[in-house]
Amino acid sequence: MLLFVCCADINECLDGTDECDENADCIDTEGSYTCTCRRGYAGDGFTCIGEYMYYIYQYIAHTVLNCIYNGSYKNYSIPLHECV
Ligand SMILES: [Ca+2]
Repeated sequence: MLLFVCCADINECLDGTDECDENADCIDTEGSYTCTCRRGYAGDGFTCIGEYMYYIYQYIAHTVLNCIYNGSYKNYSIPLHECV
């Protein structure tokens, strides 16, 4: 049994293991980290796209596909298959 394993936090932002988008800021937290899209970008922090494209996707998702675009896509194609 590993009774004495304890909890030194890893700074994922510094050691490069974070999965933040290249257009996001990584913030180290105790036991984890957070990603926040930088100004001019929107998304969940793991995927950030230009705000303009983001809102276009949201608009299309809402009006054409009747769903909500959540921003978690890695490319710029309209994510029909995810957005149901
Ligand atoms: Ca951490």
